[in-house]
Amino acid sequence: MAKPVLYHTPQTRGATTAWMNEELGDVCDIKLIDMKAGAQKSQDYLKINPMGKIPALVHNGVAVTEVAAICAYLADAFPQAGLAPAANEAKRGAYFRWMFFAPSCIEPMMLDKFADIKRENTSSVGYGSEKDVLHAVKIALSDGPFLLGEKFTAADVVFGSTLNFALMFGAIEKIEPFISYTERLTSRPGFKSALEKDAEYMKELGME
Ligand SMILES: N[C@@H](CCC(=O)N[C@@H](CS)C(=O)NCC(=O)O)C(=O)O
Repeated sequence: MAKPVLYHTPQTRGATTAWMNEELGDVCDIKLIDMKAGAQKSQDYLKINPMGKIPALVHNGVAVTEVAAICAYLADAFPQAGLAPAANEAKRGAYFRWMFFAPSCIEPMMLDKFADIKRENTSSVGYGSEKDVLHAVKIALSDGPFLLGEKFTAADVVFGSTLNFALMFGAIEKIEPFISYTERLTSRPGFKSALEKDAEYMKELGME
């Protein structure tokens, strides 16, 4: 099978997919995109992702964009890593639920908070309210150590990465069970190795 190509810039949402790549045993070829130079808006890259956003994946001639879609796709493309429940497993529903909760609810809540946007009509806001999101995140983590219980999956990569970012930047208070869960994830060899590689990529891109 041809290797997927992951278009990546350190210190962006690409970091979640770079971590996913490490959890799979480094299965992708990484192509660095120099965002400082505006390479994400180049004509060549816009053919891959018309949004001009990082990350993107190309595999067997097909482009996949959106962090959660890339991680879900990679987990299925490399089933030997065991990072996704099989299609006929009941937990597959919970897997997708929490994986997509991150970009659908945690992330917009966090971005509204950073921009100090207060939404009045919580019934039309996809994430409801900050209180609703935090309540759901606690429920998601209640059967730990991971989202699906004992088994770490790609849903933890997407959900955990978003939660980690929210804690780091103060969008979500550093309380339990959020702290223990994100520490469990960031102490994984795959997470550490993605961070180390990003430090090298940053040098290559002159990002320091
Ligand atoms: N919904 C996208 C968001 C991607 C995104 O916003 N990426 C940012 C970096 S974190 C980006 O590429 N920004 C560059 C730009 O818009 O020029 C995903 O989940 O992949």
